[in-house]
Amino acid sequence: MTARCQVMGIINVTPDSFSDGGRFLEVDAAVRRGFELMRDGADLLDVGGESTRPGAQRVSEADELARVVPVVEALSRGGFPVSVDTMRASVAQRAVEAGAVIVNDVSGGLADPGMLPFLAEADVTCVLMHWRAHSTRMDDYCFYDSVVDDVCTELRDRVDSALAAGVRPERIILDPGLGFAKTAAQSWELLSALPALHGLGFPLLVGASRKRFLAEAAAYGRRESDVPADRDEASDAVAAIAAAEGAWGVRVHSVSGAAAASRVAARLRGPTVAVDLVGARAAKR
Ligand code: PMM
Repeated sequence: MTARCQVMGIINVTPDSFSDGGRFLEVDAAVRRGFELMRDGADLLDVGGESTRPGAQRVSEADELARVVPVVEALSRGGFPVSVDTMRASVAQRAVEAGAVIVNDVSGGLADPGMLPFLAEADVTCVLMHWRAHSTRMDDYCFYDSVVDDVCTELRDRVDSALAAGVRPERIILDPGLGFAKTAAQSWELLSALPALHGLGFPLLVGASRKRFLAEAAAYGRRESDVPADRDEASDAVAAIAAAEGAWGVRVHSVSGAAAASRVAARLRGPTVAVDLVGARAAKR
């Protein structure tokens, strides 16, 4: 168990991420990307088959399974810790059977009533993210009395539901859901409130990488850009701050800067919170 901010490398197995080729090429490219991310310093890999960017339509369960399961299986077989980014209990279950050690549900269990019971039954570590609505409608839900207080209250509610379903508290990681039903200003406000989020008493995952709210900070020395990869330096800066503030992990597209940030923070602040990803599942086998 590493007591250092975990760098979660993102693998989006979606057609818009890998523009040409059929499914085999998508899967093949995603697996290769996983090996690259691990070589560059990732601690674990987050595999997703459904885009959650604002306005994105849902994919079918069959398509999501076909995209995600072979990639999870290949990377797990390669010995890498894999997380599955899904809102569907069925996809989570197949991914866990294929070797995933974390279920990253951006809806925090809200999108699929079967998710929390599955997480409890499988005794698998989960990320519960703050979420209000699917991507086609989430921009209509950016209204808060106080974004920090309301996100904390709604995350506490997600935790209560998970515990009531039988999920063990040591299996829960929370995420403020930057950019999900949040304006840029609200995402910045949440980032400045990591100590308040830590007050919830659970390990925190921070996902700021390449998000639109970083565009203004990323434009230093050049024009503001619509190219997400132009936000990598700003993403690294957020990773450094999150690691310095004791986040359990950061979810990033480009891992080398975040991996360095994690090691610098570990030297400066000492060990951070650790989550045992495989203990209970291994014990059950
Ligand atoms: N963001 C995206 C997708 N999955 N999962 C967690 N836990 N936290 C996030 O902030 C998050 C996520 C959207 O970003 P992408 O389309 O660049 O993967």
